[in-house]
Amino acid sequence: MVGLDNASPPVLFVVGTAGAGKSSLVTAFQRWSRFLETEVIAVNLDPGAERVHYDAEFDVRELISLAEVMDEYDLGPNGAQILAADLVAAQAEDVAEQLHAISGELIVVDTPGQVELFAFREASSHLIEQLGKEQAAIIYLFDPMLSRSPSGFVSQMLLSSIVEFRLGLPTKNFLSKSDLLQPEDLDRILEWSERLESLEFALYKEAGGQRTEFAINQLRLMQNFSQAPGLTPLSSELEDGMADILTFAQALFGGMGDARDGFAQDIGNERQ
Ligand SMILES: Nc1nc2c(ncn2[C@@H]2O[C@H](COP(=O)(O)OP(=O)(O)O)[C@@H](O)[C@H]2O)c(=O)[nH]1
Ligand SMILES: [Mg+2]
Repeated sequence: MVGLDNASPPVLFVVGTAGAGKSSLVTAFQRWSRFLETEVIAVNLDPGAERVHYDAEFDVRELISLAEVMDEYDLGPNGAQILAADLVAAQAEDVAEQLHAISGELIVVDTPGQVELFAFREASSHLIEQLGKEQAAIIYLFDPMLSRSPSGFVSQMLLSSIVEFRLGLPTKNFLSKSDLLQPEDLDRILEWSERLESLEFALYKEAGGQRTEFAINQLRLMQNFSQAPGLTPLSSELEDGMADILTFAQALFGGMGDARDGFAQDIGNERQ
């Protein structure tokens, strides 16, 4: 069901550290959505992707190929990734125009392997501005193995909020690849995300007083500003948590199929 007006669909950027499961999530979410009335359009903004398993309506590799950048500028893969991101930035208007032309109800965007290539280079701010901030949000993926230690978990909370701050978009945190975690580890991580005191206690044991105080104070401050607190488990492997992504999008942008609920509408109203 395509919107009645010509407004372009809202955009969810999938962001996270290298290997967090971004590309897999775009694949799983698109596959899952085929059974709904919501049409999910996938876009690839990672010039370094070797292979993607989703149907990309737009693929940045059509504009810029990492192999060509390495060749042409005599760069290794890391330097080429950075230059490629800047080359995409130079074409942000073009990319935004192509995304604007896409019809559908929701666009999910796969972003470059390393989080800093999306969060800290000019390319993304540029692109987000072109697309319109009101139309975009971030799905931030926590790496499950890193999340098992209190300091790894806290570091990702901080990184996620830095990305949220930097890009200025509503952000929701998801625990990626939750199928890889032992049930007791999963429970503990979710408990940390719900009760700051339990995280503080665990972190104190691991990192001592000074580091804990620093981190917990930061987190407390951040929580006051977070629009979508908490951490939701996901598994692309098992297609778990896909509905939670859709609910988050509906809460922000409304519409999209029939699953809209009261909570979604409340949040939507707050943003107006
Ligand atoms: N068990 C499991 N493995 C996953 C899941 N999602 C991704 N992976 C694996 O994690 C690795 C990195 O995933 P990828 O999507 O390429 O990460 P990206 O760098 O963030 O795009 C791949 O080997 C995936 O098969 C998941 O939900 N469960
Ligand atoms: Mg990827």
